[in-house]
Amino acid sequence: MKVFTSKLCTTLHTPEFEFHGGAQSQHYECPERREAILKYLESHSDSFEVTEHVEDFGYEPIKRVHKQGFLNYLETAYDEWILEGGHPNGVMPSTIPHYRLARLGGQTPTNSLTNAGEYCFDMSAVITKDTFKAAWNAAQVTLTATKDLVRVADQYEKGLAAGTIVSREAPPGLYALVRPPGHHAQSDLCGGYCFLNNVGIAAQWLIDRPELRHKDGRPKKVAIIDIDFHHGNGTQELFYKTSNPLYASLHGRDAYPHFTGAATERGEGEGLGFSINVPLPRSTSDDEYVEALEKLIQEHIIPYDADYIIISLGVDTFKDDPIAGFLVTSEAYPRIGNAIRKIGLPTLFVQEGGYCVEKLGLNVGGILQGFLGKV
Ligand code: OKP
Ligand code: ZN
Repeated sequence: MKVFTSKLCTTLHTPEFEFHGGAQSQHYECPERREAILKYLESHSDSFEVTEHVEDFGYEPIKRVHKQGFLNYLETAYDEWILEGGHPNGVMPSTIPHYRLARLGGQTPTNSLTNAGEYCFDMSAVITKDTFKAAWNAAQVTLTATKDLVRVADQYEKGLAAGTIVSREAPPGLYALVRPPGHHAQSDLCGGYCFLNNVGIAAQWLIDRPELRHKDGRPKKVAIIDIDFHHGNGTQELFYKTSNPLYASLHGRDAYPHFTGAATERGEGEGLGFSINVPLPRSTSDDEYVEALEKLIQEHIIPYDADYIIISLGVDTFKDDPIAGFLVTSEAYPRIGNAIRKIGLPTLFVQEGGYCVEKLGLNVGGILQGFLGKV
C-alpha cells in the first residue's frame, strides 16, 4: 500500500498545551503521533511504501469547501494575536457567539484576540505561527493521495473488465498519513484539533473532476465512512444538503463534540438520507463495534453504489485512548480493515484521531493490514 505523508506533518503544528476538563494539559494531537505511525509502516515495508512526494493543488480545491473569510483568518490570526498581546502558545477564543449571547446592536469584534470565536467553536484548535501552512500541507498531501486513488482505481476497473483481475476481493487502497486532522473543521469553523477538512476537500475534488465523469455526465460518487471515535461535525456540515458524497459515522454517543451526531441527523433537502449517524455507548466491545460497522456497510454503503470510499481513519476508539475510547482492543483493527476491504471499492484512508501514541502504529497498521487481507 502506498502511503502519502510529509515531514511538515510532524514539524509545523505543535501547540504546547490545551485544556481538558478545565485543566491545562499537554496537546494530545502531537507530532509524536505521526512519528509512531511512520515507525510502524517503515518496519513493515513488505506491506507499505512511504512517499513524501507532495503535489501542490493550490487554493481552488480548498475554496470549494471552505469560506474565503475563514481561510484569510487562519492565515493571519497568529500574527495579529501576538501583536494584540495574545499568549505565544497560539490563538484560542475568548468568547464564542453563542446563539443566546445578547448582540443587540450587532457589535462585531475587530482583531484576532477578540474575534477568534467567529471562526472557532472550541479551545483545542490552537492556531500557532505555522498552523495554516501545516493544515495546507495536510490538505495537499491528501489531494496527492486522492489523485493517485484515481489512477489505481482506473487500473482496477480495467483489470476487472479485461479479466486480469477476477474478483473484487482485493480493492486498491492508499493512505494519507497527515496531521492536523480535519473532520471537525466546518466550512468556516475550526475546532477539535482540525482546521481544514482534508477528507471533505478530497471528496469534493473527486466529485468536481470533469474528466472523471461517467459517460452520461454523472459525477463519480464518494462514500465517506468516519470511524474516528468522535463525530465528524465538519464533514457532515459540508455535505448535509447534498446526496454526494454520502457521510456515515460511527461514534461515541454524547462524546465530543457533544452537540452533533444524533441518529436523527440525516441530512436535509436533496441530502436527506445521505448523512448517517450511528452513536454507540462507551461500553462498545470489539464484536459490537465490528457488527455495527458491518451493518452500516450492508445497509447504507453497499446500496449507495459509490465509485470511491474515503475513510476518516481514527483509532481513538481504542480502550486505552487518553481522551476517548470504547472498550475496543488492538485485535479489532484488522477486523475493521477487513470489513472495509469487503466493500470491494478503491479506498483512500485519511488519518484523523488516535492519541494512545504507544499503540498508535499497531492500531492504524492493523486496519491497513486488515484491508490488505494480511491479517
Ligand atoms: C479530535 B478527533 C475535552 C477537550 C476536547 C478535543 C477533542 C478533539 C478530537 N475536554 N478535546 O476527532 O480525534
Ligand atoms: Zn477523534
